[in-house]
Amino acid sequence: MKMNNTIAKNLLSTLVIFSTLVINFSAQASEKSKNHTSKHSSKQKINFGPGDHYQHEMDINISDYKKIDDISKQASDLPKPLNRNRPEKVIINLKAVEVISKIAPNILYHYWTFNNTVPGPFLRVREDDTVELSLHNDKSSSHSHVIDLHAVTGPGGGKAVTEVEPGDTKTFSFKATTPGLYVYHCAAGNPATHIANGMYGMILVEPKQGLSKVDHEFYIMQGELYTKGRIGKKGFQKFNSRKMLDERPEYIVFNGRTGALVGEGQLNAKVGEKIRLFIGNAGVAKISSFHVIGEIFDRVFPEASLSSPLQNVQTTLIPAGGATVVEFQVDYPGNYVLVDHALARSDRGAWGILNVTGSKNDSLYIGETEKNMSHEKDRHSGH
Ligand SMILES: [Cu+2]
Repeated sequence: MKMNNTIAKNLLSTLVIFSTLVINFSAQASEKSKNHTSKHSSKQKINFGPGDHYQHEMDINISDYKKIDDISKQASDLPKPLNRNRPEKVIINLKAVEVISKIAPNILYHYWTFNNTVPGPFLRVREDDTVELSLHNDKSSSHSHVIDLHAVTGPGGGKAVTEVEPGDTKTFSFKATTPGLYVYHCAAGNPATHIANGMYGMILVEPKQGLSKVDHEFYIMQGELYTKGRIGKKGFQKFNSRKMLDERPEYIVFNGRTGALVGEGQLNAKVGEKIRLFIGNAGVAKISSFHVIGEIFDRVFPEASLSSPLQNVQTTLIPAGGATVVEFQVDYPGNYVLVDHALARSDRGAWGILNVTGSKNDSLYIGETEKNMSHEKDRHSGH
């Protein structure tokens, strides 16, 4: 009995300490939220990260933002190889813009972007280049934004010197010392929120000797969307911070939205051509198990380290905030499906098509497709 009393007393004092902590944290949180606009109705719950620890909820008027018909970055929209043998000063201008666009037909979302697309522009520089990067934040933005490039050595990868309020511009310089394919992203406020809403892209620092020659290069990034409504729910969908904290995305997509790399957005090549995919994973939670159905990667540069590739790989991991480079030759015509091989994620949007045209090679692959078989049937039945 005496023992129980002691336990009860200890428990009580722990509770008192804990509630004091809660009050202190809440006070800090509401202090911080003053930096944001009145558009927020943030519930001041607690988390323990170094960034803003508000649970981001925001009531927005969608008519305040620019409408973008297609948020997705085309996979073929990236600069050509640099082809130069000495370092230069490279000027890059990026713009943080918040827009309204579609996750899927009739499903609208308040995307935060670099240059109006998800992912943002593919940046391409050479080892030892000096990069002067300016970040402008559109005056219609509801938040300040920054840029953190994983190719940068220095505080915050640029974040520490690029925080821009709506309407402002900031410029910083860095030396691209180390070749590789790197993710860049916004890291303002609560960084995970800015990434989940679409503020990410990639920068390639080409090695001095360049990369091997291929016929096509493509730019793909996996990302997650945490909407209030469940998958498929129509109408405007608010961001849901609770689902992000729980790592339960409603959508997992390639290049910003469902279906971005299908139909008009599909990747195209011809039999015999060599393909290079630059693939990044914005996360913010899931590791991607990247695979192309019906292909074997001839070379994989694991985690986008460009020094020593693996050969003959089926599926490769892309960490959140990481990238990979895969190369393969296409040898047979048809559709090849790009997936995260955690395959239920394709139902959430994580798939695309590589369409290959050209002649068949019977020694490589032969069989009867359903189509062939129905032809056969037609023949036999005299049609
Ligand atoms: Cu941002």
